[in-house]
Amino acid sequence: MPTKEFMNVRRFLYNEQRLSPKATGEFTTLLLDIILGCKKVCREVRQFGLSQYQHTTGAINVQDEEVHELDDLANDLLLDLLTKGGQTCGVVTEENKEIVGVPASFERGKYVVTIDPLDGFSNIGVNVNIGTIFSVRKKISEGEDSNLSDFLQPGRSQVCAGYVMYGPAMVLVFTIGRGVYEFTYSLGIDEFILSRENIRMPDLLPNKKGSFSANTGYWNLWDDKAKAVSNFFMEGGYSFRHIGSFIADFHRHLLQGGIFCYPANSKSPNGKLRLLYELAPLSFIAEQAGGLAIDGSRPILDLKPDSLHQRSPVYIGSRDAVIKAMEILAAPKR
Ligand code: AHM
Ligand code: MG
Repeated sequence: MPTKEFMNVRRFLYNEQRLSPKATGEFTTLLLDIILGCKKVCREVRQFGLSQYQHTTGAINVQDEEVHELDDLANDLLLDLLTKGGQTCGVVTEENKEIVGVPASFERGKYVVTIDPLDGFSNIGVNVNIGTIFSVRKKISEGEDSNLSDFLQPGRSQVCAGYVMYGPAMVLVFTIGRGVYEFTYSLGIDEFILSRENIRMPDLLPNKKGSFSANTGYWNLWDDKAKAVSNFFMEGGYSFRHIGSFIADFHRHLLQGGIFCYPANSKSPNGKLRLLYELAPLSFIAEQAGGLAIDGSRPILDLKPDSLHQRSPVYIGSRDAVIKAMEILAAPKR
């Protein structure tokens, strides 16, 4: 068994594969494809200031947002690997309105994948951490191709969820339902090496304080309950830390403890973040690390999506901090 320093992600996945006697290696191949795709995306992100992909494409995506060339490129790079690698039968991404199927001449596999190719993209112009979020489920429908039912399974059906963050270091964080692991990219040897194992999200209340993050610019659009949650943490001595990239804010809370909130507001009655490719994956990681994620009253992982791009409010982070938020939200109006 190699020491932690020499545990690259490939070796780690092969070891995990051996723990499941029925494993065929398809899942390992899929995850390695996702990682390869993220490395390709990272190469483009790292040279953004010099890149030819600096502009908007002129198109408007399903989110009603202008499509940027780099977002589009990241989406294409990942879709190419995921729909032609033989392990999936459909992919849902933040950028495509419908399920992206496997082209006719390619093999179909038993997994469906959701991705947010570049989460926090609006931060790229100021060189702040962004990243790719992914989530894997098993197909439940009949036939070779996937359909809506495969994607509209609750978050608890995920077999894997993770993200790659393009920050000062490129880090890969994922869970396959047996704890949360972080791998850091080593440029010299072109490998992701295990840097943290069995990550536990620190508990905070009552003595230890962590960080609180939310876009308080929406204050005037929040209801009184959302304001009360925010007041509790800000007045309670939590550090206010908001990056504005979900995965970057989440990563801080995963390692140091804290809570990220994106409540509903009067202009976005369901909040902003999407269940399938943002909230379910990070909620799976949070729970696997001992944390929690709720929509205000219910665990995000229990929600059954009605549509591919469904949004939900979210409170995610250290378990006790999220439970405190839930209590404040449930308290009768005074
Ligand atoms: P994106 O996937 O289009 O980048 O949108 C998601 C991002 C999150 O990373 C971040 O938490 C949130 O949008 C910020 O939104 P807002 O500017 O409304 O605070
Ligand atoms: Mg996103």
